[in-house]
Amino acid sequence: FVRAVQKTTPFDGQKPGTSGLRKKVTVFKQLHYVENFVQATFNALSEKVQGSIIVVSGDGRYFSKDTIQIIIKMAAANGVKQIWVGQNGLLSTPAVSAVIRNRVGPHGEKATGAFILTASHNPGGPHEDFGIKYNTENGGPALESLTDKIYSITKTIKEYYIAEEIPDVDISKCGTSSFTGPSGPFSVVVFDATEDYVKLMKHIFDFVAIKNLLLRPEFTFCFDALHGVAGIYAQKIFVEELSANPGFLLNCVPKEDFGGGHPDPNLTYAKELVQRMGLGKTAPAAEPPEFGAAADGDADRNMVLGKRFFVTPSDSVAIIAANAVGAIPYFKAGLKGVARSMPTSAALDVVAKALNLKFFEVPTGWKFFGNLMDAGMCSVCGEESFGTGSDHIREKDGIWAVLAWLSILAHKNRGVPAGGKLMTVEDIVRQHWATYGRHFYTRYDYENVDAGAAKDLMAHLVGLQSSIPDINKMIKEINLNVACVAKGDEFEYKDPVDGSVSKHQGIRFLFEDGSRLVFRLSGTGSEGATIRLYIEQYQSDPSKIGIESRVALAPLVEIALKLSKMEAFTGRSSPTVIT
Ligand code: VG1
Ligand code: CO
Repeated sequence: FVRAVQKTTPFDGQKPGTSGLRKKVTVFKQLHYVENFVQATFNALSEKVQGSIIVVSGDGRYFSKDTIQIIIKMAAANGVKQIWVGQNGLLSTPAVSAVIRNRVGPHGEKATGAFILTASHNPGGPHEDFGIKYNTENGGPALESLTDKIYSITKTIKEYYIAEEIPDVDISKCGTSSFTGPSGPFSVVVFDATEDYVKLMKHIFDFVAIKNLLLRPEFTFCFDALHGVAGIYAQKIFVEELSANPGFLLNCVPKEDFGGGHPDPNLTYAKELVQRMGLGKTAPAAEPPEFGAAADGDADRNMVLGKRFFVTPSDSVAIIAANAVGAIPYFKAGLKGVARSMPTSAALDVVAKALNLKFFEVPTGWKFFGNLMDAGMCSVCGEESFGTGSDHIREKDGIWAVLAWLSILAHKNRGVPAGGKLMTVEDIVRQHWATYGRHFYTRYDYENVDAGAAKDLMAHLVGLQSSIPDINKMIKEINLNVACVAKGDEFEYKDPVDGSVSKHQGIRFLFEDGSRLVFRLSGTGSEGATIRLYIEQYQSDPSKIGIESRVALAPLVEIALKLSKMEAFTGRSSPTVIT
């Protein structure tokens, strides 16, 4: 088969965001659009491509299958030796990371990187979103140095290479298809999408302990995959390996359009689970399960719920860190350090301090954790956006987080006799607050706001940072019980490993009592702009720890909206999503 050189012209806006290139399917379907981006990636990787193995798979959303066939043909033309594809083109984002790090070919060869086809928690289908993200040798998302290079190449690209005569490969069956490519032997290996990941989970967790918990009749569980790729891993791990009742699984058959839903595991979008757990607007049909969890489209996010109880992601990572050593065999030698993204609450900071652990605060997006992990400085990390994970891979990991919680539940209940009262998710969280204090936390998202208005709002907030006394005067006029702002800044991060600096990572107002208001623009949207407002308040007084989060945060919310002139700039009187 020969290599065809196809003439093309650049597209605007092929800039990978927080997590890859995400656009409407209609944008991706434009002639040469996918090809330009894939060729730009190969060009940016330059000599790494020759003779390499590249993984291509994703969350199974609409347009993935077509894209896989295009990437196979382009890979052959660019000198790739072998392509690895999960059966049916499925691999969760964490599974891709595990495949890059652990899977070996017949001669011990490892993959150089992966194209992950997903727009994560964004809806899918012909009129919804698609995405392509490139991950590198360490299994983590490409760093800014590489994504900047890809972007700059997309702006001047004139041609791409493709071996058009290679037939479409049947990715529904495991096996190897071999061809004579333009630069020698070329093959496509289709393999079981769960194999490498399940092996890794078994290495990390005590499956016997978790199985014993799941076998207790009084322990009930519900896992909602929201029709994303997590479903295939849930079936394999929870049901086949851990003997969970198959009735515990909800929406675990992956669909190209996620059943028309929004595959985002939060209180707004995981409606069915939220209802079952007794957190919906109306009473549930049956007694809620003891434990509930959901994952997003590509299974890197997770939401953890107890019976009628929501665990904030910021608390979740703190609780996992506080309990990891006793409950999870992988961590038995201790944690190397912990890290969170800047907008994530400081619940983890308190644990790090108490346990004397190294602690890092990084910008939003998982790529910043990777360097710390590669340098052996961080074991457990998390983001407020329902992302939790560890150094077992270089992505956040939804199923891992669920197994971590099951491990903690199993550990805390190990001495409880059959039929005895089990310690619940809520008990664990309340116990944690009693020990470490509580961080009340909420996030307001204003989705699809006019991009110009969003920019103006951010500029207004930057301007305010030089007039803190005026802000404090305003605060006192609104509510005498709220602390004063001590400092306003734009978060900037200097990577302690490679020294690279990331600027403009969010606007912060830091209060004297540790409360924080953070504003940033989303980097994962596919249309307009999304403003995120993060609100946090610390409470260590035991008599005030139990109050409702909404009540505790109401004064800070009011101040944030006034300060930012949110409604005046955006025309929105309320956010699209509150988490
Ligand atoms: C959002 C979250 C961020 C997360 C990113 C990717 O980014 O805030 O914490 O890492 O999504 O998650 P942004 O720029 O829109 O705020 V995923 O599951 O979409 O890969
Ligand atoms: Co995701």
